[in-house]
Amino acid sequence: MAPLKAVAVLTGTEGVSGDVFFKQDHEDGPTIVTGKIEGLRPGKHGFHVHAQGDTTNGCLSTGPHFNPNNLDHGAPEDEIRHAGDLGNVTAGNDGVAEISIKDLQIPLSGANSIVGRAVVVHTDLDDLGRGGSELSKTTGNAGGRLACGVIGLQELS
Ligand SMILES: [Cu+2]
Ligand SMILES: [Zn+2]
Repeated sequence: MAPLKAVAVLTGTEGVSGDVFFKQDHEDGPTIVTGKIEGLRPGKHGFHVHAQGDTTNGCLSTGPHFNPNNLDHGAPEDEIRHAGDLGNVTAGNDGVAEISIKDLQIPLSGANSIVGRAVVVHTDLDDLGRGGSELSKTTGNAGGRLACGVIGLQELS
């Protein structure tokens, strides 16, 4: 597999925006996620790949967390997790979250490719499946969807 790059341009209704970049160098190797989200309330915000690349009804139409293996919601480092569970991003006092993630479950090609799906950033903290409620095992109780963007392939440079 040649290296692959992708990008998602996040937009929302509450002044939250961002650019999220993905790069995968080798088949079965990790995908590196970088970028920046602005306009956030300081603190942690759930950050996921959702199943559909559909924003016709805003971020709501991006569907649930990308979950090709039909597992419960969890933390990125958990064995039991949705593939799309990337945990939280943390915004500083300036409202900016810098993203630096390396993950093995979000490839840019193959059966479980995330290309054409969506990135979503949430109003609240993702409890990573440890909240003890029903929602914790599906959404991490991360609350509303502040901004989202469809993941599309980029030209390699
Ligand atoms: Cu989400
Ligand atoms: Zn999840």
